[in-house]
Amino acid sequence: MTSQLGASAVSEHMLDEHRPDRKIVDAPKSVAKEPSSASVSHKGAGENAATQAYTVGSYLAARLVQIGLKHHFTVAGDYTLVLLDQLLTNKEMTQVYCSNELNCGFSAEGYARAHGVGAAVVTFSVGALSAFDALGGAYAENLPVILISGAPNSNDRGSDHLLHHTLGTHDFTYQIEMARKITCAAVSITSAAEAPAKIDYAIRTALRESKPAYIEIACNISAAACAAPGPIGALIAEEPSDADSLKRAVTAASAFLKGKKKPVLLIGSKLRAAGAEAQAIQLAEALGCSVAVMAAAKSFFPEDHPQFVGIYWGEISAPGAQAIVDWSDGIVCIGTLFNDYSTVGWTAQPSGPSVMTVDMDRVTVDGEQFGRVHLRDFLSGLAAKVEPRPATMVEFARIQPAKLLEHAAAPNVKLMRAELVRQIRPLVTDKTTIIAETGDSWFNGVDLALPRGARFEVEMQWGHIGWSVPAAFGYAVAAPERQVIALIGDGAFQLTAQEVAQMIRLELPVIIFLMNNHGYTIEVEIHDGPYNNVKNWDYAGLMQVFNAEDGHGIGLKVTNGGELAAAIKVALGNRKGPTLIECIIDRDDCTAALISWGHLVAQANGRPPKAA
Ligand code: TPU
Ligand code: MG
Repeated sequence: MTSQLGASAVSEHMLDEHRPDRKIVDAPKSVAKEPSSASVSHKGAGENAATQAYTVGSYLAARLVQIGLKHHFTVAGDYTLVLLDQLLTNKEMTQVYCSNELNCGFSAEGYARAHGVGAAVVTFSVGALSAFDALGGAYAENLPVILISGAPNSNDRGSDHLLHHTLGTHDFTYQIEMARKITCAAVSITSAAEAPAKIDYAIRTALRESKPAYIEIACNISAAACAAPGPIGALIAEEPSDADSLKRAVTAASAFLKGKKKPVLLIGSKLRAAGAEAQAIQLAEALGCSVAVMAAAKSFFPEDHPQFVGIYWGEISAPGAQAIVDWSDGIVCIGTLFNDYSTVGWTAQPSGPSVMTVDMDRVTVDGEQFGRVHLRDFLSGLAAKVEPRPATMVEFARIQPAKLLEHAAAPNVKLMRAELVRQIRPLVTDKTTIIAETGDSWFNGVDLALPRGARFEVEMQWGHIGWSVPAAFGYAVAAPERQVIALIGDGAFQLTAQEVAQMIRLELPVIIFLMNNHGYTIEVEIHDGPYNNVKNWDYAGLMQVFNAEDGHGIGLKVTNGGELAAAIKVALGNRKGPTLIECIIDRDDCTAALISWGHLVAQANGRPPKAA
């Protein structure tokens, strides 16, 4: 049971290997930490696992620490109070409090984006059903978030007792039934004896599949004695690729590429979930071809790489990128996810014999499928086999439009969106993570050029407005060494605003650019009506409310470029809390990309039913 390194160090190391995103967050810490294993080895489920008495709750805590968690997010409730006490006994994990359970779920989701995995603890039904929305998001976005719910006392199951926080019937199973639809593993624990196996199964499945899992624990079981956790290896071991299938996939793929004149790589959002970012660079460099990136995968391939040709998003692609992809006769789709938004209303979905698809665990090429092939293994296997194919780079150099010169607006001219983006650009460094909310913020964010090391987060598949506030909070908790910059619209902000108070509580220096265009402009561009008008708030003024007597948040309202520049200076100087910069712009001052995209999405939404 004794390990050379502490349990946490071992788990960090093993997960880091597969998760480049974790490496960015954790590398400096793990480097400093590994030689001095003493700081971690005698806590959690390390060396003294056998001597320490465990309960179901402390077992869960130990497992969460072993997979690398340093925090879990929660809103307390009577079904979870004892469990929360048990989690607190593990000093390697800090409990972080949220304002509501939707935000709690999204905070864990944001944490998972920075850290590879996240956890939220909520009470039965009134809490869990709110958190389910965020859990659905984690499923759609391929993030392993463990949702833990307190649940009724085991003695009340199958009895004639009616309980609070339930539907007022004798059925308490509806919650896990719902959870099954939006997780890769859902377990209900009503006895201590079954807890270790069920907890391990849920966590293992979430990590392996990069999807959320659900663990429900009866409130009278959390403090019950249970077995000590075994070695962590059993939990995080990954099923290796099937050697034969991998070999055949690589052979078929290199034959496919040989037959094409203009191969190109198209990177999608599942690349990160597969932990294969480094291998994508390897393949790109072996081929020497153009690499286009889908918007939801922005930052998963370095934008300063000479082969990066821009974001591919159909008609609203970066200049040149659409032509390079659309003209290619060999598009290698790597971890791509095509939906109505990302294909701009089904107008930009590569298909047919020119396409080869590499999914997280499967390769499809020339009508043949190869299963149990890990994306990572495939990309590095293929990289070792291919010859340079630079035709698309030659083509890109020819068609690349001259870079537009951009001029600053005079400081006293009414603030416009373009000026806002111009001023945000220089803030983006290798330590920056941009969190771009659904809305015109997507398109503003996609426009930002990223230096090596900068990260970019969007929730493009689930698309829940308001996600960015708690996700930025969770991300900043996980990665305090990074500068988190959130771009968010007024409409979206109103859904989850209260989580800014938690940023104030933990003194996280997140910078929020709130685009106040007095409405749901993204919706206006799809289909307008009175429902797209938003009741105005004094957004900057809110910060004072959230600060109350002890906070250090700053709220600033800006109406021109000069005020914006001054506000940014203040934000950069405020290291003791978040700074919200409310940017007042016109209702119809949006990106050209949003206008085209909105028009095409409206067309796709409006397709008439097919005749019977
Ligand atoms: O586009 P912009 O900058 O005005 O953004 P803002 O003000 O945040 O407006 C966003 C408008 C919006 C809505 C209402 N975008 N999508 N929706 C639909 C929607 C409704 N409810 C949830 C939870 N998510 C959604 N995407
Ligand atoms: Mg708006």
